[in-house]
Parts: sequence; C-alpha cells; structure tokens
Amino acid sequence: MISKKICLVGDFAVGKTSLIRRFVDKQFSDEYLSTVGVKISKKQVKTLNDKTIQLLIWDIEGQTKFKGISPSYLQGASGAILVADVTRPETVSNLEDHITLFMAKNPKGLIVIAFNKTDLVSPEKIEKLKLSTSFSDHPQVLTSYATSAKTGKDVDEIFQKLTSQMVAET
Ligand code: G3D
Ligand code: MG
Repeated sequence: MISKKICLVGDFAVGKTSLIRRFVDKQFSDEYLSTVGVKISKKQVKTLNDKTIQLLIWDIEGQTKFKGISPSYLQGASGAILVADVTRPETVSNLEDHITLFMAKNPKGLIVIAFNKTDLVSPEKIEKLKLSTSFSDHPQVLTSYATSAKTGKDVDEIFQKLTSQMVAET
C-alpha cells in the first residue's frame, strides 16, 4: 500500500489536533494535550478512483504562541491542510506565510485550506470570509472548506479531497 505524508499547518489553537482527532477517531475532545514533539496518526483512506492510501498525518505537539513550526516538520510531505480559526482574523491572514513556508519545502505539495470553528460564527460571516480571501496566486491551493472539528462538518471531505488529488497526481 502506498503511504503519503500530510501535515497540519496553522497558528496555535486553530484546531489542527482537533481536526485530526475528529477524522481519525471520530471524536471531539475539549481536553488539551500539551506534549512536546510531533504526533503521527495513521489512517487508511479510499480515494475516488478506488485506491487505498495509508495517510501519515503529522501534527505538532507542544506548539505555543511563540514557538512556531520547524521546517523539518514539513520535509517530505505530499500535502498539507492549512488551518485558520474563523473567530480570529489574524490566523486567516497568516495563512499566506504558512503557504510560503510549506511551498518552499515542498514545491510539488498540494494544499487545502480549512476555515475551522465555523460552528462559532454565522453562515454569512463564513461566506464573507471566503470571498475576502483569494489564493489564486498559489495554484497548489486546491480549494477551501468551512470545517468544524466540533460538529464534524466537512472534516472527512477535506482529508478525502486532499488524498484523492495527491493520488491523481502520481
Ligand atoms: P491546535 O492543535 O491547532 O493548537 P487544538 O488547536 O486542536 O488544540 O484546538 C484549540 C482549541 O480550539 C481547543 O479548545 C479546541 O477544543 C477548540 N476547537 C478546535 N476546533 C474547534 C471547532 O471546530 N469548534 C470549536 N467550537 N472549538 C474548536 P481549548 O478550550 O481546549 O483550548
Ligand atoms: Mg495541536
């Protein structure tokens, strides 16, 4: 079976770990785990063209407001889910920097954007946010989703989309 590394990237507390837990374990936890290092979760995903892929999902543990992402974390990734918190506009503007960092390490990597915590804001606000952000400068950004790790909205979809596209490209 083919394995592919993907990374969750984004500011502190945007919901990266929660999205992985929701996708891998089908649960949401309000409990905060602050271990230092990297956690790799594995999950088998069936792609649209019926291949089974082993996803190696990388998550930073022990990230703080001050301690950012080390470039070696991104090494060798086929894709990334870039996460912003819709209740904190600065996490949305910082996506641009995260894209640049990821692309520098993985020029052929694919990216999907998760506007997360959408359970906390109105649909109108999400629509506005989506319209106000454009990633057309970055062809590697496939699409964006309005996710919620709390309700599970669009969580499977975003992982599925990224995986199917990564496989389609190889
Ligand atoms: P990180 O891994 O990006 O640092 P976490 O972020 O997954 O640790 O999430 C940070 C906080 O946001 C957690 O709350 C978590 O429960 C909450 N959270 C994550 N995703 C969502 C979501 O979609 N909706 C809502 N309402 N909350 C979310 P605490 O209180 O533990 O800091
Ligand atoms: Mg985390």
